[in-house]
Amino acid sequence: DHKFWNTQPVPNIDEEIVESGPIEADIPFDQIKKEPLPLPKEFEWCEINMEDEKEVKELYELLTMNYVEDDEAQFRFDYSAEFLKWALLPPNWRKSWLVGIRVAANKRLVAFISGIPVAMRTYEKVHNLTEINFLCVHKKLRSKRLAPVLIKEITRRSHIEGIFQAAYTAGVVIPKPIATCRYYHRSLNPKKLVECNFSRIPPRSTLSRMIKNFKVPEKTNTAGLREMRKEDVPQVRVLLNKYLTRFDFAPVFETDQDVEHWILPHEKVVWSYVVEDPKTKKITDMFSFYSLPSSVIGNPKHSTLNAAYMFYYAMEIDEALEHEQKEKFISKRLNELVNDALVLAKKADFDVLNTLDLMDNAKFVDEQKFGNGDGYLNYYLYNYKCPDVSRNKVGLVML
Ligand code: NHW
Ligand code: EN5
Repeated sequence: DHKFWNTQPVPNIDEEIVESGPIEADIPFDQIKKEPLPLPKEFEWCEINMEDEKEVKELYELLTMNYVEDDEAQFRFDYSAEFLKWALLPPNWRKSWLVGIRVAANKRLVAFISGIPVAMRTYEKVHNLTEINFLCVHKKLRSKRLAPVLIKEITRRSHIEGIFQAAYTAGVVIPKPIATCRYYHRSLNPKKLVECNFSRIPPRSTLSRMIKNFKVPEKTNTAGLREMRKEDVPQVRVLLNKYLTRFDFAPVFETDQDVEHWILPHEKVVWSYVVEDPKTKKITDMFSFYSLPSSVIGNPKHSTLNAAYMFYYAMEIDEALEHEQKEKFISKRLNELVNDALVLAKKADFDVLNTLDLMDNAKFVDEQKFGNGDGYLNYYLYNYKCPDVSRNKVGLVML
């Protein structure tokens, strides 16, 4: 039983939902508390200024030592400082939504939660939501019910800004997922992955057979493929928004600034490519991946696993095609694009390319030799109920 979540505007875990809408009404501004929630007296609230390198470093260190691990505590996400700035300072970011808790006596940062604004379409309806991420409580302060305090405080701060719904993802199951996706992994450096215990040599295989099996071509194969540039932004925005209409739960890139921020290549953080038709100069496809290393916990030989994660992609689809032809076309084209992504990720020295089985990803995982991971990712909405979304109808990729 969920002592905290049972008090929140979320559906029960076993509730079947047939209609969409808010669970509770918006709260009038004068009824929203203007003061932060009380904290145990040894702690104090703070806002993390991500434009100040010193504070970025404090957040980086909190997360590097205390953020998400796999079920056997072999790996822990190690988002880079540069990545965190990118993730937390998108267009229209709010200072008041980068919330920390410090120890009053020595000002040490011991907990954090973030919100960023996002336009999300859920089935037919587009909403401005708060996207919550990077909830973290220092390992020494676990199980003291600090997480509910952080969640209630960011909820209050979202209400102050006039936003009464939120989207978030988590490995854990709480009331109530709108979708559940599975992680997939494509080995690029099988030797290192085996040495890190990230993957193992199957009983009837050998390392050299694995190395051969996971080898990728030297060069990309798609004609007209190149890195995305700033002048591509308007076309990419139209192409990506159009592709995302295939899904039931997807972001809407409302401005060129959104695409510039989220999709344009960003050194050491995001890699993005477009396919330009040599004749018409029109952009027909795009794909991207981001860098999220993991610390390898207690391994004598390796300290970091360099993982790339599939991010957004899109392709032009001939609307005149019949449904089945259309799906076949997407499958074929997507396999070409992801095969090139493997080549580029390998070139950039990534050990593995990770993905989830959302969007059209089920169409390429087998052919591109991705294998099942042991992790799942649940998608949630706060204060909004809607029918379950199947994994291949999820169009939101969260960092
Ligand atoms: S998911 C990653 C979350 N972070 C980690 O896993 C890092 C490592 N773990 C920790 O730091 C991505 C701690 O274990 C945390 C919990 C802080 C996770 N989501 O303080 P207590 C996100 O950032 C519930 C939601 O004693 P703790 C998304 C748990 O079910 N709830 O635990 C974040 C229990 O409630 P219950 C979670 O271990 C979305 C209560 O917390 C949760 O010391 C947040 C226990 O608290 C999780 N990942 O700290 C929601 N993990 O009812 C946003 C545990 O079951 C909602 N819990 O008794 C929307 C807000 C905005 C609304 C705007 C309108
Ligand atoms: C919020 N944005 O469990 C995110 N990762 O499968 C927060 N497993 O890396 C929520 N356990 O399967 C994140 N190797 C929830 C995920 C938390 C991290 C997590 C999983 C995802 C993972 C690896 C390592 C397992 C180590 C032991 C895994 C097998 C790979 C193999 C490669 C070759 C082909 C077959 C599969």
